[in-house]
Amino acid sequence: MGTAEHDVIVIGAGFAGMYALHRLRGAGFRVRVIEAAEDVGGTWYWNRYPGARCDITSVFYSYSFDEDLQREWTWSERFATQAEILAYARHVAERFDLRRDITFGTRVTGAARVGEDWVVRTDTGEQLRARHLVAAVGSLSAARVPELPGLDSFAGPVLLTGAWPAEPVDLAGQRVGVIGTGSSGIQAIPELARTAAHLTVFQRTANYSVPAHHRRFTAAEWQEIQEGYPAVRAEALTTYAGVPIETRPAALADSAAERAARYEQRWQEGGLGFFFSYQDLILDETANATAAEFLHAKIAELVHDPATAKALTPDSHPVGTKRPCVDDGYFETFNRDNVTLVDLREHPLERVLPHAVQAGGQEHDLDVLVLATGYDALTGALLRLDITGEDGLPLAEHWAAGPSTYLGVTVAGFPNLYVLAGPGSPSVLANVILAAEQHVEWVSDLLVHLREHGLRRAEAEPAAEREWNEQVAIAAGATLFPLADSWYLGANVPGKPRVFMPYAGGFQTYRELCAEIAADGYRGLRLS
Ligand code: N01
Repeated sequence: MGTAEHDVIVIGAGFAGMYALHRLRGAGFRVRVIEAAEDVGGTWYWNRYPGARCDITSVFYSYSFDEDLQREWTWSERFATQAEILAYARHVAERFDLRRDITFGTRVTGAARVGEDWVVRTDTGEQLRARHLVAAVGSLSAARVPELPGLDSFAGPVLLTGAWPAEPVDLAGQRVGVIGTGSSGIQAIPELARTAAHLTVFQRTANYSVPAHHRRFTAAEWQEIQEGYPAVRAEALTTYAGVPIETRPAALADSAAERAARYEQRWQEGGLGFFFSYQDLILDETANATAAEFLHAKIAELVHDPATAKALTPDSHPVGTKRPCVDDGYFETFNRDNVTLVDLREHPLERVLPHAVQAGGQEHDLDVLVLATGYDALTGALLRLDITGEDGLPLAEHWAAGPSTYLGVTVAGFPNLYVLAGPGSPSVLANVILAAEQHVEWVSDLLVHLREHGLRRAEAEPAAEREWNEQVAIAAGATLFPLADSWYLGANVPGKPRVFMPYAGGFQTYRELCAEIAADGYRGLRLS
């Protein structure tokens, strides 16, 4: 078992980890990145399921830190495919010569505070030692397989959207079942329906989704984008979610006709912009109900069979309180002869059999089962690292009642540990690439500050952490988010504490606060 000396160990080579390596190495630190996958890309390495794309516009969902990188890369479509985003990640790895400092195919199995260092163990038996530890493990990376009775007995392939096989899967002529109708399921279902002999969709909760209206950028459009890039990037930093989008303050300030026109326009434009039609959609139930009414009518229009339309119409949560979805003909897919919807609320899932899924007493024959069942979000991947802080305190114990952080980045009792774009930060409520960039830069500046002042250690003060947790709760409490049983609250994982995990106060507010705290000598951190 060897030991190695590094200034910083970064766990994960997705977009956050890659930039952490580039930035910290550029600042003169010796950095080693440990990555479980065989390549860079994180989420976009694993999520190869049919139809996988990002539902944030490619032009925004990409690094902003390097003008040349931005200029030389051309996005072909408005919503980039998984393959294109992965190609971009690989391009970045080449361009900045990242791979030489990344250990691939190696999973971190433990990290413990030993003396003044972090000692990291891996599944290859290696032990690495570093002064600082950066967890860039992603918020939606611990894919969750639900405990379905009989799942092990299923005779055919069981495919997870969040860990889709690298080899192409031929589903032609197969009877395919999909469990789960979140973003992944809603993206995969239209694609699967086009190739499978029959597709059975098992839906527990109907979800809100708007069309993507996929299209390629024209040459003229791309030129315009390139010319406007600097301004658009600057604007993105001033927004709630890190995506420039025009929004109006209050739905009810418009007349019913104006609202209908606005919703229709946003529907026709496609993408998540619909949910930013009015700022108060996520703040006010009456405002929210106007968007719900519009979306319900759209489902009734798109889905021919009224009973199927009704089952597909969300009625359990306000619009946007579960992560809204963006689709490519999702609702229309249920008009196909080869697609069946099973409403699990009416017909509960009873068991998986070798060649079927039984729900409500009926067996649905299947050759392949796809699980689009989501993630142990925000905390799952972090806790799986088995991190032990000072005095042997396990992170799982410190977080037994839910994640507890200062600014989402640091944790009391875990000096020199930095979490990127995780719980307690805007994270999944923002354009996560920009959110990761902001964290990387903040952490990198902090490490430079420590070095310049001859300091070795940064740790959240417990009082500052408590206050920040309160701020996170207050920000969530001002919204409608807590009304849904969502993964934002851990509601999808049995036994997980019900705590709204991301910071809902907005990316701009958060950025400004982080900058102000840094300028104030990292108030709330004990530096020594
Ligand atoms: O996961 P989800 P996801 N029996 O948790 C159901 C991002 N993302 O992978 O709602 C039956 O949203 C579950 O039902 P319910 C995006 O942020 C982005 O789809 O818990 N059903 C739900 O329908 C997204 O929000 C993109 O009642 C079960 C589904 O499985 C996040 O990742 C693409 C079940 C899980 O939905 C997660 O999305 C993909 C059970 N035992 C993902 N357990 C884009 O950028 C779970 N379900 C486009």
